[in-house]
Amino acid sequence: MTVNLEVADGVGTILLNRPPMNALDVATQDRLRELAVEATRRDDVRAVVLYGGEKVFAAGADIKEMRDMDHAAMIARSRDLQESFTAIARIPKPVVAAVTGYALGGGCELALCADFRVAGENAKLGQPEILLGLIPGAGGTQRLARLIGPSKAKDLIFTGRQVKADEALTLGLVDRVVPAAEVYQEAHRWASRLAAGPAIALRAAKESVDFGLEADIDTGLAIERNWFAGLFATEDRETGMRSFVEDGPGKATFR
Ligand code: DAK
Repeated sequence: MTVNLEVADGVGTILLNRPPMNALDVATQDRLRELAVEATRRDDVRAVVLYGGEKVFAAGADIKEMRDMDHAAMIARSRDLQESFTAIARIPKPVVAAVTGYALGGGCELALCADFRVAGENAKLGQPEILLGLIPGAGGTQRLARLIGPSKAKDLIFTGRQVKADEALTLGLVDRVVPAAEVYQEAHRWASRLAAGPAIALRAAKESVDFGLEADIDTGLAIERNWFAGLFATEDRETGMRSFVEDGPGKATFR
């Protein structure tokens, strides 16, 4: 398999393994969707790391495969691809991308589906589709603009230029930069901390932010309000409040 899910201690790692560049062919895209569903369903997965290995995150869709597709084939295919990336973005648990080396085109778009991005000092990110006579098609025009703002996103999309880790950090495209050898460890540490949190409240927080951003503020506030009230039905809420009253803040252990 070119991508697998490995689970240990509450953290699921979705690991791309298609050397040399983890180019995302159709089979890999389909498998990503299956793994997103699996990570969503499994109770032993409480947070997820997206990782491409020590050398490269992913250099985008498989251009050699895509070159032979015609207009009709792409119409038939394009929704599936967007949906496989959306399935990753909709995993209702914290997701951290661990980015080493290139994250280009569909690779960058995959990283954008995570809640947070840890980049190695050797990382290079970008949306080079314009250099192929294309535009991003796996959510890049939407998720990148929402993350870093429209003019910075247009700069990257119009020029296709690659940004190194330090510029990506300044742009807000990544959240942390660490030495390349420590990327996975750092992302895993981040995910592990979140995996110990109250799972339903984390889901509520993620869905309120993500769905709220797609809506007008009144709708977003309604989403938040309904989740907030709903959390009063959870054991974690009882645990958290009891722990505060008895032992002080931040000491609860959630099940
Ligand atoms: N696809 C296929 N093969 C790739 C590849 C890719 N994206 N990227 C690299 N490779 C291959 C190279 O062809 C080369 O193969 P061989 O010649 O050894 O057989 C091998 O990986 C090593 O690459 P290089 O020799 O080029 O290595 P360098 O270190 O010199 O350069 C690079 C690394 C990553 C900078 C360079 O390879 C590069 O620029 N790669 C292309 C990056 C790119 O343009 N990515 C965007 C692809 S377009 C869709 C929506 C969206 C998409 C698709 C569909 N639908 C709605 C259905 C997404 C589109 C994209 O991602």
